[in-house]
Amino acid sequence: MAKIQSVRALEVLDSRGLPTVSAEVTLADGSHGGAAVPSGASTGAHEAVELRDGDKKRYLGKGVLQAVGHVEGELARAVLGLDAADLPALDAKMIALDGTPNKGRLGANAILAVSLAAARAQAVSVKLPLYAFLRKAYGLPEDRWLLPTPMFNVINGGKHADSGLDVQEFMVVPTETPSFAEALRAGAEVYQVLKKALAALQMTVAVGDEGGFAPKLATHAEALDVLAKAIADAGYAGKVRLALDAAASEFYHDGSYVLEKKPRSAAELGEVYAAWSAKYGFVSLEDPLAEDDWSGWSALTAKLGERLRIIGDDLFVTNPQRLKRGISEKSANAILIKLNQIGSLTETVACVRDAQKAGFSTVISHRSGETEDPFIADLAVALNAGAIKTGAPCRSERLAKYNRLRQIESALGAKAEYAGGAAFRAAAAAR
Ligand code: 2PG
Ligand code: MG
Repeated sequence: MAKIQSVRALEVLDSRGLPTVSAEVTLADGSHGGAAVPSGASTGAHEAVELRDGDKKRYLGKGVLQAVGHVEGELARAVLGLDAADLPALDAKMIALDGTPNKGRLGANAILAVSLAAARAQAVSVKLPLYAFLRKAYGLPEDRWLLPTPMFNVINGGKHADSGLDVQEFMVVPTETPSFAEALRAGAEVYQVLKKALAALQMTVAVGDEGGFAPKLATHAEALDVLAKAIADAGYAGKVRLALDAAASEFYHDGSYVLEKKPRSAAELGEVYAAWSAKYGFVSLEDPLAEDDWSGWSALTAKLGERLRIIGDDLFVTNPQRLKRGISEKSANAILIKLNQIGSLTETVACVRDAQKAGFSTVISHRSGETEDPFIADLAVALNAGAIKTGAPCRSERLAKYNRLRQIESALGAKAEYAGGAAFRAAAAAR
């Protein structure tokens, strides 16, 4: 048993150049692990609290020195001497110390940084790769090792770019490749073909926050057309499918959804999605409606849920309570999982397990503000999540995760199984 000997933290910068928290944990046997926390832009109203200093003289108010202080102060004092092998106990202690329902006192960014760094340090101590250690630490079966299907966000809109598109993410999803390596290749080839196609249309090929292009296209159908053509031209028709993250809370104003400048009801927006889905064959639709439109979600899932995955991100915010409601009301059939929405590793794992038991598909996700830390790649394999969303095959903070998955696939050898299209089918939920 290796006890926690020291906990340090730093204010570092994320991929947008804004401050975030990194932490380092050292154990009594000398094992050492570090982690850095990501940060969203289209954040859900019900997420755990990301503590920011609010001092306008530093980083325009976005500094995280208080959170860093909490890591090195209260949190460090609470966890020093604890056994890092018992991650649930470690997280429970930090959550109790915070004492709020949303980690608002010490900050989810502070707590999560320690939670992840401790896991890394313990994996080093027991000489296991992180994905294998996480399996063991949470008592999960070691029968299958699923490499997640990547969802590459190749056109950025909404809050992630100035493309003018209301829908935040247009994704390409290699469902029919034999391996993760070939999925990455497919995503990268489609991305390069798309770049040429956009340039030929005199569109900018500068990229948005998640590495996708941000062309000023007049309509969403135009974006979907150019994307479908890029898939076909790259030779992947039928093998690479489309998916959207509408992030609809961002275009929900005064009781209606304003898509392409026209206000619509949830049912009318549902008709738009149904038509797009029929034409372009989506595998999934994330946050098609706003984060508190529970009745709209149930109606949409009843309408489209047989054909595709309806994924709750801002709706569920990786929160087991909100997921529970969604399961009982059939609000969706899949959940997006973000560590920093809930703020600890143990709660994240519990949420994934609850979703899987209910037959929901699970997608492990990055944030639009990321770091070079590839923790979620290991997490996706550890939990047999089935799918991962971590941006375009462009920008190193995104590739850090995809490249880590290549390493894991290679290390697992014949034991590695690529999830592919099964991740988006009912009851496939990976177990
Ligand atoms: C999302 C995420 C990640 P953000 O909405 O799914 O793509 O964006 O991190 O800005 O919330
Ligand atoms: Mg989302």
